[in-house]
Amino acid sequence: MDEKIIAASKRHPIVPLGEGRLYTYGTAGFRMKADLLDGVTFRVGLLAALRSRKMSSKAIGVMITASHNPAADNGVKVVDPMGEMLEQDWEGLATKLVNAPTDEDLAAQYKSIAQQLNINLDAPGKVIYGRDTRPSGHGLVAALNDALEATSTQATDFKLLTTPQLHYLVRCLNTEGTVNAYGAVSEAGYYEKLSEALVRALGGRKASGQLVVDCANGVGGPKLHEFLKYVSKDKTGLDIKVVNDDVLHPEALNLDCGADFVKTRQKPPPSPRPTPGVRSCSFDGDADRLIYHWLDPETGFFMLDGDRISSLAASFIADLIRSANLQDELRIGVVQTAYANGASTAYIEKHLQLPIGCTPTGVKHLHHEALKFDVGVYFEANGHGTVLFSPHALRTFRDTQPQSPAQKDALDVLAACGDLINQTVGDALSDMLLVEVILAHKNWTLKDWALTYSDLPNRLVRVEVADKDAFRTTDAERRLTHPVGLQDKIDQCVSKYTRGRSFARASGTENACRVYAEAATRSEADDLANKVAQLVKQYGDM
Ligand code: NG1
Ligand code: ZN
Repeated sequence: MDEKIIAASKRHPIVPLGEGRLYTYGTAGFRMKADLLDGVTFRVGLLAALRSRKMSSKAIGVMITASHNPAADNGVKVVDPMGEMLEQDWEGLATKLVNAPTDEDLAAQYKSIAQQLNINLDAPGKVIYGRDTRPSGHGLVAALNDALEATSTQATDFKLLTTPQLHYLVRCLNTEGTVNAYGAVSEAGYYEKLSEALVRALGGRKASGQLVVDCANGVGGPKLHEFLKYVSKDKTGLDIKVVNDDVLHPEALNLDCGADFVKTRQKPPPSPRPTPGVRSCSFDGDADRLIYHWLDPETGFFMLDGDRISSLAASFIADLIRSANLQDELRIGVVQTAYANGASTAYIEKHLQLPIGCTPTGVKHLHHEALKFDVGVYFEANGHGTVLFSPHALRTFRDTQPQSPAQKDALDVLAACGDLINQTVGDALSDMLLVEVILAHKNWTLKDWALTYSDLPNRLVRVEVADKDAFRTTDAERRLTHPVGLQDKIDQCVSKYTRGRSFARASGTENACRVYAEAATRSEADDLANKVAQLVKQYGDM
């Protein structure tokens, strides 16, 4: 075993990052310029081989993607048996394994982790993997496969997939043949499950008007085309026009299009030219983020981000739960991060009267918190999120005897939503179908949806600092404990603005700090963001 790992590792050397710098498994796994990733991916293969054996030989997933990042980047992350993100304790092991200085150290680390965690290396191991459309994905898959071969781990290549499809497949594989079977273990199974749930969730209603879907020139494009083969336009009313679906020119990926572009630039993708009044939405490069938007003929561009999808879903499901007379039986809650617009938080708390949790950035934190509810709605403002239904909730939808046609309809739609909404991770395609279902039920345009509340103007600023690790936070990243004294200065600054709120934190994915600010007016929000950014810069360079 040792020799095999060492020999294979020599073909996938790790590129040293330079003095004192380490590769770290962050919120998005390992993510960087693709040319640094060959050795990293090989080593992640070793980690997945260990993880599968630790988890009683269940299948582990590995996804090769850099999501919304530029085409030249790539990334690798590990999916746990129920389709969740890798358990947090293992992130440290991943970091350790990837940074082993030599091939021999690597093989020794592999064995020592197995020993420490009582992992039987002779037990069977199983890993499945997929990749987005980045050309560098081919080579990285080969590196991954070499690690699986060197550790005699059974490997299945699902080739091109969206990130949520891989999460779906992992869960299906590990629940196959049990009472919790999640679906057929194939891409077709995924489309069948969603298209069938879509019809049930619509309950005879139909989507109206065209929906233009910007696929960021990523893997979402071909996958959405594929999905549409499973959907009857007559039955659902779904009239989708797929745009920015060019996967033949790799450099086009996420370039001037996609969910991240729309969210951060607060404008529609310039191409194809947006038609005023047409309902549109954007996926990111691996189709796990979703942002709705349209160009209003009178008022201009408007965007409905993760906070909006979250409040829409929560309000819809809470209404259904009331119609099903289950409000005393099932607890529904919403989970956000500090980046959620203050107006959305107020709307959910005061208008919808639902409990809200706030967690640090990164969907794994939100996911974990959402599991505390029977129905847990979680979204990051950037459009990544989903709705989790507890086994108790799903059973209740199925087993409650309806006392009226209205109650039956509500129960059927709730059960259908449980199948429609990806239970493993945020999924742009599945979330989009949910939004379409809700708009059809409410007979709403995007404008009707937008009128539910008004967002507070906000600004996100990236600040380069000498050492981002000097910025340490508490209270779900809403307050800084370090550098000492900075939080007081921020508080003083914020107090001068109407409905002002601002916070700063070190990015988990980039070598920089981020400052968020919101206030009653555009100019106040910009001004506050700039002032706090200056403070961050000043303390960061001290
Ligand atoms: P960082 O770089 O830690 O702010 C960013 C996003 C997160 C999350 C991760 C993973 C913002 C402000 N931050 O994290 O929401 O999506 O990337 O992709 O959008
Ligand atoms: Zn993504």
